Amino acid sequence: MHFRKEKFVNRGGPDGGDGGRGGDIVFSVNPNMNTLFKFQHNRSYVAEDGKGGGSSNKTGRSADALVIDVPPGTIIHEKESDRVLADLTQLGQTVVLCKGGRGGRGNARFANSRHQAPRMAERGEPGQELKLRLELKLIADVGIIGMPNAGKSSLLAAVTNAKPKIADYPFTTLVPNLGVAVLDEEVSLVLADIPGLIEGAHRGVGLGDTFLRHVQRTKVLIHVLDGNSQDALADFSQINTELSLFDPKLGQKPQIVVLNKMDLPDMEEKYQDLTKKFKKINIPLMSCSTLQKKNLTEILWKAYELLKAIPAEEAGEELPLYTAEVDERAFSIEKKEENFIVHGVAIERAAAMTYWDNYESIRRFQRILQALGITEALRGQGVEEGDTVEIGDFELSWTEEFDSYE
Ligand SMILES: Nc1nc2c(ncn2[C@@H]2O[C@H](COP(=O)(O)OP(=O)(O)OP(=O)(O)O)[C@@H](O)[C@H]2O)c(=O)[nH]1
Ligand SMILES: [Mg+2]
Repeated sequence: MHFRKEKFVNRGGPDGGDGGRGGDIVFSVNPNMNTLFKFQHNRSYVAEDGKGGGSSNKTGRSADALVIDVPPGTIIHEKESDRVLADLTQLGQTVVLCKGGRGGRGNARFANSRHQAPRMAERGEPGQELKLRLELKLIADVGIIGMPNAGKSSLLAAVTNAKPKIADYPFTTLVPNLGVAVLDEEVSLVLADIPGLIEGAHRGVGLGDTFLRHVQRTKVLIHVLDGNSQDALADFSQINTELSLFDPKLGQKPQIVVLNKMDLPDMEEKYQDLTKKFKKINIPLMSCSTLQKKNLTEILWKAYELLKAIPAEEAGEELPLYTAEVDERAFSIEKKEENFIVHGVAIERAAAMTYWDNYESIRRFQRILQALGITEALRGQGVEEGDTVEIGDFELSWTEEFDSYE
């Protein structure tokens, strides 16, 4: 609230400017991220307030949006209802999840012909608040699956720019890794190394179902068999059982089955033998050595061939997005012991924007109560002088007194 001060002008007009907007909270896809780890440490995000308005009708500066980077494939759920609010799949995609509040209006804006010197202003509108659950389902054309130690990460490292950890023990890889394989000038594939698939994974054994969800968004699978295994066919069916138990659709994704570590001794014999066994279940078996980089391009081209054969609409998992449609003017009144509690978007916002130590502000709030029909409704429920009425964070004492004015 401010009034013009000029030389020789006794009482200038109102010239208090509006406050600036509060910052929005925006989620943005960052292609360099592939985990949600940072959210384990940082769980609360608050955008900045707008700056206050000034004299001479100066509007306060609006705050910049707070941008939160997430990896591609992040699904944002509202925590309580678990509704999907956003599905961030595209590079560069952004979504505004919380709108900053608009700045409160300065007293200049409340002036009219009847009321030329308003001694009131408005507080800023409260920003939106949300509790969210973030889920990551990586977006990759090709998922690399197989038993621990089969050579999944070695394959990813051999054909892409990715540098996953590789070691001779199961469960080396603790997060799914992504990489891009360039086949030729026109064709490249995004591959995801999906670790942790063992018996019971679908119900959370080992690294379990945290990674199975990533398979849902791949279109083709490369199933790596460990050349060191005693029974690669049994390994193969175990992994597929886990996939199907988690989601029957996963078991039906096209797979390329590859026997890895062909550089080891006696592998040719083993390969011939397994080829026959797989032929009985109608599965062609390919072979490779990631160590010697043998046969890897053939596998990638095969993956590309299968990928092309998938109709576009089948490929992606479509999520129904929820968008809120609330009637802001709607309200409800709850009676709690002696108190009346008023719920409603518009009225709670008006309460938060009122300066309670300012008479004119309070008058204005009362007019809003009246306009929304809340005054009548409260009277209908028997509200009396001195009763407590709760609106948002505020406890107000009911009075009919002001109505005799004006
Ligand atoms: N001889 C030979 N060893 C290989 C080959 N490919 C991978 N290995 C070895 O097998 C071991 C496991 O390889 P990784 O790529 O870490 O296997 P992984 O499937 O990613 O294993 P997890 O991440 O633990 O599930 C490592 O010691 C690799 O060096 C290969 O073609 N030949
Ligand atoms: Mg690995």
